[in-house]
Amino acid sequence: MKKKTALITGISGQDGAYLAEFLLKKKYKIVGTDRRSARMNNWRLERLGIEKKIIFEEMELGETFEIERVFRKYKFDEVYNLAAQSFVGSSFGSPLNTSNITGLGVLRILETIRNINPKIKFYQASSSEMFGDVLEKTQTEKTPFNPQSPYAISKLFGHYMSVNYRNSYNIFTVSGILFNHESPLRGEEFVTRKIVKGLVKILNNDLNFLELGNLEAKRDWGYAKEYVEAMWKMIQQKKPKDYIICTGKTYSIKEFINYCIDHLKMNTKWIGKGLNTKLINLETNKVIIKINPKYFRPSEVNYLKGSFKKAKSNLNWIPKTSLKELVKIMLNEEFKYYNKKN
Ligand code: NAP
Ligand code: G4F
Repeated sequence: MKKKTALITGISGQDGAYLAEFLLKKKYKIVGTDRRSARMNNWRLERLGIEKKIIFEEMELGETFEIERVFRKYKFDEVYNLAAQSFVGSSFGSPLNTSNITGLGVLRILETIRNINPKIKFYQASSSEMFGDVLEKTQTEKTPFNPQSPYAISKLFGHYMSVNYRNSYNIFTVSGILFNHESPLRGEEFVTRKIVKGLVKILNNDLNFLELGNLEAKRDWGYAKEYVEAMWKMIQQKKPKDYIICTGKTYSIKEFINYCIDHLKMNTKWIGKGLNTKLINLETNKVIIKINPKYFRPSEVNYLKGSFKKAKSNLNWIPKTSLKELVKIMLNEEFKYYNKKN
């Protein structure tokens, strides 16, 4: 059978690395694109030991010319669009750049597919952030969207463009509406990795305390390595459809911290309320976590919890890793790489 060729945009990111690893096992030829700035920053692919198995091309999502050049150079069977300005917090400070990359970037790729080879199958990385200030307690593919940030609005634009190119031009496009997914390869700006890394540093006397924002927000957190398989499964279906990928469980940031503390067997106590909430290490009597209002967002998504029912029945996909297990995986690998560095 002919080897399939896949393009992964955002290959240097968390999902790009796991998806590349997954597709390599399926014997795909992989072209991975990054921006010039990311060229020296392939630590995730190096950690997975796959950086030499990927063909790299530069493709800034703001530049139609670069996108067309890459699409003319290779004959892609599948395109996974994972590249984005993906940090919700930063999108408030750079709404124009976020709209251009996270939103219009999707349209640039879809137009290129329509003009160069409409037979290419396209995956769009949509997001549970699109549900925003949620209009239903458990979000399904039918729940109306209610975005709360420039990031979520840009994702919604990309999502609807993907749906529109399917309906208008019969292009095989699918959007995975993925809920938060974490791993040891998660960027350090996101809250789970920030907490895990911060606690490891505190235990090694490398940091006195960690500053966080809203501890009451709740997220439906899964394991990224499992979620990339769902992306591939969506593209292998006979009919293109959109799917939610999630765990169906939700926990607050505070609960995530408590799981970490339990795993580390630390003796701690929460004191205070609201902005004065603090976590004290009872062995040293020192504050190890406190609130800094600068990490609060102008408009917050307080609660997310999805249903993976459609993915289960059509894709035979279910989440396998509990939050407790995910915390263990993240902490163990954080210690491993911390000890290697020091
Ligand atoms: P990530 O680690 O932040 O990776 C994003 C990737 O996009 C990086 O490779 C980044 O390159 C690249 N990128 C940023 N700006 C670019 C530009 N102007 N041109 C080309 N590439 C650019 O994100 P992730 O967690 O892997 O998520 C993958 C995708 O899924 C993103 O679209 C994200 O919005 C979406 N998503 C993620 C989650 C989640 O929980 N992880 C949930 C739902 C949806 P640099 O290395 O140069 O920054
Ligand atoms: O880890 P976060 O930054 O992820 P967020 O905003 O949920 O977005 C992630 O998941 C989306 C899917 O739902 C993706 F589309 C998106 O690309 C990204 O991967 O923040 C999670 C929660 C927020 O409520 C935030 O306010 O944690 C809260 N939080 C509290 N303190 C903090 C902090 N978030 C960060 N990043 N840093 C803090 O210090």
